Amino acid sequence: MFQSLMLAALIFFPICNSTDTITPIQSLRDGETIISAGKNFVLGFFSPGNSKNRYLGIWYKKISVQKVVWTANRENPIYNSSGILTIKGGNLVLLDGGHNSNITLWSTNVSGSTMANYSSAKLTDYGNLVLTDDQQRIVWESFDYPTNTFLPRMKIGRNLQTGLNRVLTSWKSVDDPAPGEFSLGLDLAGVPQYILRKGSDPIWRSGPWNGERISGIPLMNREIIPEIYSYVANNDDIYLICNRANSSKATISVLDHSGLLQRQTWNDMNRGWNVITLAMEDRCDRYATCGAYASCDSNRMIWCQCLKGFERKTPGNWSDGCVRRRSLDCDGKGDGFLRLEHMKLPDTSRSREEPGLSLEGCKEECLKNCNCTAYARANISEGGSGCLMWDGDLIDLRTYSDGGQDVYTRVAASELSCEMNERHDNVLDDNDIEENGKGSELVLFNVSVIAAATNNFSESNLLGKGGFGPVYKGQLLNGQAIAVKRLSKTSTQGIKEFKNEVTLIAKLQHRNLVRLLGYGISGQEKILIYEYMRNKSLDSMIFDQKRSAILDWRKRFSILVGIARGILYLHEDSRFRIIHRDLKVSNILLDDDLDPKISDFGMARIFGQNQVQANTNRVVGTYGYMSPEYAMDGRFSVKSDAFSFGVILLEIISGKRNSYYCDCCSMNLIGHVWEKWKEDRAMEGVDSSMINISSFRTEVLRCIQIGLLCVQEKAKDRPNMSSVVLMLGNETAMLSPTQPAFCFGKENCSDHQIVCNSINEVTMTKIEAR
Ligand SMILES: *[C@@H]1O[C@H](CO)[C@@H](O)[C@H](O)[C@H]1NC(C)=O
Ligand SMILES: *[C@@H]1O[C@H](CO)[C@@H](O)[C@H](O)[C@H]1NC(C)=O
Ligand SMILES: *[C@@H]1O[C@H](CO)[C@@H](O)[C@H](O)[C@H]1NC(C)=O
Ligand SMILES: *[C@@H]1O[C@H](CO)[C@@H](O)[C@H](O)[C@H]1NC(C)=O
Ligand SMILES: *[C@@H]1O[C@H](CO)[C@@H](O)[C@H](O)[C@H]1NC(C)=O
Ligand SMILES: *[C@@H]1O[C@H](CO)[C@@H](O)[C@H](O)[C@H]1NC(C)=O
Ligand SMILES: *[C@@H]1O[C@H](CO)[C@@H](O)[C@H](O)[C@H]1NC(C)=O
Ligand SMILES: *[C@@H]1O[C@H](CO)[C@@H](O)[C@H](O)[C@H]1NC(C)=O
Ligand SMILES: *[C@@H]1O[C@H](CO)[C@@H](O)[C@H](O)[C@H]1NC(C)=O
Ligand SMILES: *[C@@H]1O[C@H](CO)[C@@H](O)[C@H](O)[C@H]1NC(C)=O
Ligand SMILES: *[C@@H]1O[C@H](CO)[C@@H](O)[C@H](O)[C@H]1NC(C)=O
Ligand SMILES: CC(=O)N[C@H]1CO[C@H](CO)[C@@H](O)[C@@H]1O
Repeated sequence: MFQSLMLAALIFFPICNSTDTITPIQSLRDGETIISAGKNFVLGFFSPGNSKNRYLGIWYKKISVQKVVWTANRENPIYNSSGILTIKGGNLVLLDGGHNSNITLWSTNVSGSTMANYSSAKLTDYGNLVLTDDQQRIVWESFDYPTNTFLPRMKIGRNLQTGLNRVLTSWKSVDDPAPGEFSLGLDLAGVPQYILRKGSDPIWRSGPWNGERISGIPLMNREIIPEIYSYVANNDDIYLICNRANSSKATISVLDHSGLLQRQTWNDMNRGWNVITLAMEDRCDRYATCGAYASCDSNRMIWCQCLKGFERKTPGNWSDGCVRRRSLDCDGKGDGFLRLEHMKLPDTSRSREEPGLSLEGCKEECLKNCNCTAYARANISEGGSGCLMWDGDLIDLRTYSDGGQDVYTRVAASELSCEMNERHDNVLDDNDIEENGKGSELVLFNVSVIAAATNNFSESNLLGKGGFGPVYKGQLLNGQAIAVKRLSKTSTQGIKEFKNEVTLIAKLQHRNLVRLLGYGISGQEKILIYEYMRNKSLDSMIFDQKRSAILDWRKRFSILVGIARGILYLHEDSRFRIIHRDLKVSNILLDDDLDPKISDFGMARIFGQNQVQANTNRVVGTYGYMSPEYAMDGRFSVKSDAFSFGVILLEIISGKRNSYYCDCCSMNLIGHVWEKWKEDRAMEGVDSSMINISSFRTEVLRCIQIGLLCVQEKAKDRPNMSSVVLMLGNETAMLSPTQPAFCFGKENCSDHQIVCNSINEVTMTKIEAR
């Protein structure tokens, strides 16, 4: 009896001094923290980046590198450690106690409660700071006032009853949490959509919820992102919420100070954040890049293209967009619709939703209204109904290589049958080159200076012979070491195009890419200048019996992650998509810390895209690393790069080259790894120079599995690089690999046909092996 009373007392009268709570008599001073019950989050004072200013904020408890997810006094820092957080008059207030009288720097500003003495604030395990009144009613919560971070369980959107607008705003810089230029919030004009603004200008648009995901974030729907997003829209509230499938892992979306919206997931293995860019991923994400009635495609050399039935309004300026070639008939039955596939829905601020209408009903409805320019399904889920109808110019369209939906655009009936007349712009406009030169510190070198720096391109300075010409080591007069790539003279590209491409490539900056410093042009001579990597390329270590022992498993794993991140950046994070096409171990350079840097990216562009594409017999790429579809048909894609990555991965783990696995045996490296994998003996193929490898067995096998997934024969089965990065981070479940394209390229073997799968009739003449 007594015991059960005790128990009841414990349940109903919990100990008041719990460390996750602030009360009117328990203030929080700088240096002290409160910690959520499950030890997920901390509330306390911090200094961001290199700043010495103090701010009140919330960060992860278990992550060793401090990650602040919310800040109170964003604009009013405290300059020393005299901050005090307390409860006064029912409000949480932050005081600067370093004066004779306390100065209020920040307050929750809710109207005072009569029983204010019994208010308390508690930090929850989701990172929400919740202020309750004497009746335990929630009067304020930090989730309603987000800063730059969208946490699971937080709502981004608007409460229509209270007017509360939950918006993300970037920090000013990594050192300053004050509101920066960028904000992301729900826009209620037309069919609601999220708009990312720089100041008041829209720079990106999410598009509406399409029943499955935000239409402008195709990544959201891929099975690789385990979060479950829901969109709630009722008369009271419209918001997006993320319910993380597994809350024990830290996953957030951050609007960073440069305006990128990124999903970040903590990776315990390499103690860093895995990053995937959700918005402003490439140039086509930028709002209305191509103007009205034009669509942006980042896979094409010329990103913008008029919709079918439309033509350029002002040649040379895409911001004016396109106009109809033939005017609409309007009243009669003279109009029809063209279906555009894989589209991001156009700006919905000039659209409305018709719930319940079928697609056919929508078409009829649209034809009846002369202002209606397009329609699309409102809910793309199986069995979903309703449609959206636009009644103004169609703005901010783009295509996705994976994802997107159908849009039906209204055109004059005569356009429906005259696709043959389609005119394609095939010259690069000056205007298509983004802010030429601005923002990069690309230097134009005098060729005589480069010649002097390399002893007139002497043999003794030669570092190697790459695909597009020899590479020399050089030294500038100021002592800086450089790598000089002298492009072979067969390039037909004009000087202007060359400059344009070099300028674009120089904008690609990532810690896992070699930095382009400058270039030189003189007559036929075209030269590229890169930062010099003292530790040379990965193949000089990994395939060298003595030096390979320097690379233990941890180092090899971090090299793999670095390479994968570098490729992902080229594919998805940079402002335009680059397919490398020639990834191989000798193109991975190592910096002083042996961190990997990818070189030779963008060469196809720099060298002259047309030349490479026009000549179908000439494929840029290297024997042993090329996917079958690229080697045979010249079809390159992010998936052909993924194939090359798979080969690199298996080479790094085995310490053996794919193409020269053994002299004239029946299989290459991929084949051997696959055979061992099937027999559950994959560890046997691992480089024996790595000490203590058995203790990393699980990780090693996981990596081999990723490698095998990448080298699968069918491109569509291979993961893209964002999946690879997630898989390396142990974040997602993995599929079982199917048979790889393993026999491809065994040219010297008499018996190679025994084990080849379908692609053994490769004609080697098609490949310019290097
Ligand atoms: C903090 O700075 C204020 C002025 O901003 C000063 O009055 C106070 O003495 C300082 N407190 C401490 C502890 O240094
Ligand atoms: C400032 O506020 C703190 C916390 O409420 C309190 O302890 C202190 O007495 C106040 N100081 C002055 C000068 O009012
Ligand atoms: C609280 O209200 C005051 C006066 O209306 C205002 O100046 C201040 O910015 C508000 N503080 C917050 C944190 O909203
Ligand atoms: C709150 O506390 C103050 C000081 O402790 C006291 O003067 C006041 O009467 C209390 N108010 C209520 C509503 O209990
Ligand atoms: C969540 O992840 C942890 C660690 O990865 C794992 O131990 C746990 O089983 C997972 N929980 C669920 C529900 O998947
Ligand atoms: C393109 O057109 C826009 C708007 O019509 C104008 O602001 C811009 O200056 C033009 N750009 C060029 C390069 O002519
Ligand atoms: C079409 O647009 C014009 C101009 O915006 C407007 O005056 C007219 O009412 C619209 N017609 C319909 C049927 O919505
Ligand atoms: C979309 O359609 C599916 C299937 O009918 C339905 O379950 C879902 O609730 C719809 N979503 C919205 C946002 O209407
Ligand atoms: C390049 O350098 C050489 C030698 O210093 C000089 O003669 C020549 O004028 C320079 N060329 C240019 C374009 O500056
Ligand atoms: C480089 O070549 C030029 C002319 O071909 C010659 O004058 C010069 O001496 C050479 N310099 C070196 C370092 O060999
Ligand atoms: C990877 O995840 C699996 C299952 O979630 C877990 O058992 C394993 O320990 C994890 N490995 C690492 C290195 O975190
Ligand atoms: C393994 C190896 O060669 N490491 C070298 C990388 O480069 C730095 C700087 O030159 C050298 O100090 C390392 O020895």
